[in-house]
Amino acid sequence: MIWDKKYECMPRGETRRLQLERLKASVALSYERVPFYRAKMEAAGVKPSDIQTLKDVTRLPFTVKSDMRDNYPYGLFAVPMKDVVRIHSSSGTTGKPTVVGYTRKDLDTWAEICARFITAGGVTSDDIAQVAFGYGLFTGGFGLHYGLEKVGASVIPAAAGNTARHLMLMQDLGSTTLICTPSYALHLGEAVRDAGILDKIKLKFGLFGGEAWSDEMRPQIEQSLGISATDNYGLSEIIGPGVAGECEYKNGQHISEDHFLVEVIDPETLEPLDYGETGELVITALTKEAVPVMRYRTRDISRLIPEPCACGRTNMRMQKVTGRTDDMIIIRGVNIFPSQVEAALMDIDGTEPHYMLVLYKDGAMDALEVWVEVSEKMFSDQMSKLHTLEETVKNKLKSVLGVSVKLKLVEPRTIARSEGKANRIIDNRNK
Ligand code: DLL
Repeated sequence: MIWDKKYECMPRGETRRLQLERLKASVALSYERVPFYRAKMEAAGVKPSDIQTLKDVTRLPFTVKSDMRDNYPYGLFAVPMKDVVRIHSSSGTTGKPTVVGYTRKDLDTWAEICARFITAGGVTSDDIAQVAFGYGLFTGGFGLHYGLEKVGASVIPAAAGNTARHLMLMQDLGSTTLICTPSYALHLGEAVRDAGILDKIKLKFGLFGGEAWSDEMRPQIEQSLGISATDNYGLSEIIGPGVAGECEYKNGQHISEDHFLVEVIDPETLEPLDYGETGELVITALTKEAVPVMRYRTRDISRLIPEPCACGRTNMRMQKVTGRTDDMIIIRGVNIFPSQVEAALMDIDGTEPHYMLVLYKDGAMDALEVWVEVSEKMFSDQMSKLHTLEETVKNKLKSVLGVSVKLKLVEPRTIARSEGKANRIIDNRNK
């Protein structure tokens, strides 16, 4: 099913025309109402009237996370507080968070675009949806909640954490849809297996987002919970979840292009890249009222897929985000992303999909040790099998990463499970 045929299946030319019209309006709004944007545009020698084609977006200055922090809390707001009806903030781990606000219209837009990917993931008003995202400053809980209500699903706002209660609710209330991060879905899958209740739950769909997960992880989660799992993407600086989401073909996430103009740039040269080329996503919000955002550098790595999708939606897709430029690890000159390690580990028999990347110093050089959990069965087998497993994992990592890394096989259930966004890197380089 398609939630909003008018905007999701619009002829490309019309989408582009609508984007240009909205881009002009949004740039003018930022220039008039937000002194920070006006100053940045003046410094770059560009005026709102210079935006005559969609390509002209590249004349605009970038916005980065520190701009948001420097203008903490309300410096980038374009409306008076009486028009702001909700405030959220990003899940920043260092320094002040970034604060974002929403007008009533922004909230309507947000629920609409969430309804799109929720529908694309198979969920309808017949479904009972258990939300296991945090409800609070994080945009996950509220974003999905209102989108699900819009679709007409019966929403259970169970919130993050308390796995035993999630299992109980799932069984007793007959939840058909699970909403959380992919790493928590993995954990719930394990908990369902431990409790032996796969035949007692009625889950059909999983809508997962908020962090990167490899394509190789998908079947693991799907099988452990008996569901069809789709990926959805967003970030609080732009709106929250709803920027893009997968359809039933699970091959790229359809972008809500009537609300967002997405570019891909080379993160080093900052030059725009062509469709199909992999780089950093840069997003301009086209309709945001409370906090318009111009060319936000997301740090997320992906590429645009302009080819039409068999589902009938005409909105361009972006490839599953493989990681963030700031998560990149460089070992002896080779760039490594956690997602590559994840993909390499997924199909090896005898290991569990739980891993940790530990960075340390080897002399002056950065070095990496990968911890991988051994499955219970393998662990109880003879030592010789463990040695063979160790060799298999080491060779696989070397062939996928292009560099040898240290490996430590660890006992079952020793790597911390996540209830929200997983942290899979331990940085011991300064120890
Ligand atoms: O994580 C918004 C969200 C909530 C999206 C729930 C989807 C579902 P932030 O806390 O601001 O917002 O974090 C945004 O999370 O820049 C990405 O690095 C990462 N991220 C979000 N969704 C995905 C995804 C929410 N599907 C940051 N795949 C983004 C990969 C994702 N990374």
